[in-house]
Amino acid sequence: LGNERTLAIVKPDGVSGMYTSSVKKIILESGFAIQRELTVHLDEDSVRRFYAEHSTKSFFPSLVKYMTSGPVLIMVLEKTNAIADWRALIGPTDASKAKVTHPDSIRAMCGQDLERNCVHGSDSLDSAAREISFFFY
Ligand code: YYY
Ligand code: MG
Repeated sequence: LGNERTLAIVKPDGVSGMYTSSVKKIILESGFAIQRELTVHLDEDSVRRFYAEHSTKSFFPSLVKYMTSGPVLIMVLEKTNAIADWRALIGPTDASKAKVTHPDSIRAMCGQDLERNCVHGSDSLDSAAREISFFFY
């Protein structure tokens, strides 16, 4: 657990809303190292493959449209317990609920609703490994 890595993404609403510097400040103040970073405008095929586990869900077409609506900032974060600690920092998936139940979370700060929730975080060791290798060699 000494040096665990997780994948973080500032999604299109976070980038267009000028939240990338605030998010990076929180990341660094929380003791993560930003090991890699990449700003990219994802295409539909990439988003479909990245979110393949959700491909049969009703929200999938809308999620693909949203995630391709503008550039995103993708980062590999490293620290002890990075995966769980980053998930705790970003808060619940539904940003509108996060504003009530987790007002200090990142999704409460810069997210809007269940879809436009500002940031991504890997949810397990397996998904972190898959997601990091999806974007970085
Ligand atoms: O891991 P996390 O991002 O918190 O949520 P997931 O259940 O993995 O869903 C991925 C992504 O899909 C979520 O961040 C927003 C979107 N989404 C949605 O638009 N509507 C839902 N009912 C569930 C998820
Ligand atoms: Mg997820």
